[in-house]
Amino acid sequence: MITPTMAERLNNHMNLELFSANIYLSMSSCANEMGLKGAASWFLVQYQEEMIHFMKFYRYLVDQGKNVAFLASEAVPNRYQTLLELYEKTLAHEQMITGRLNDLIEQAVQDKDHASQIFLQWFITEQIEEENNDRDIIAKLRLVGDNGHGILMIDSELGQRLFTPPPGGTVPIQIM
Ligand code: OFO
Repeated sequence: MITPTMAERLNNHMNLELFSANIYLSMSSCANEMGLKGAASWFLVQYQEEMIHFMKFYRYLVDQGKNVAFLASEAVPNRYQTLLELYEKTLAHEQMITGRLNDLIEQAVQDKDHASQIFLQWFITEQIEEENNDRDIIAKLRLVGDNGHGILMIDSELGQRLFTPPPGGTVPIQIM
């Protein structure tokens, strides 16, 4: 049992995770256009991870007996000048998500909603890793600056990232 306020806020966040997925899919195409295939692949993995996050919220709301609502969203940005800008915008976006998740946890504490607190813990921990990865990549990109060889080496490293489906399958979608 979750409060109507909590249900609405979780629903809003579910939409935000879907928006995040679309941002990273757009960034993947932008990196590809820049000729950076490794980064394009990295952002495609990030897109898949966000779809998992989106489905976790969807599943949680459905399991709480809620009918989810898909909300109108703003246009997804698709113009970036450099690889560094892509990752600076990624970090800024993830920091915004972390703030929203902290607000959600506070709502759950206020409601004495232990189930939602437990559900949100996974995301809070995940954000530490996401922000840390982005900071590492930004630090490397700042080190190499405009050096094309350095950027290509980082791009090749980014291409090593693989999508790891969550245990038990990609997305828990079956009802019965
Ligand atoms: Fe990038 O994070 Fe979702 O939650």
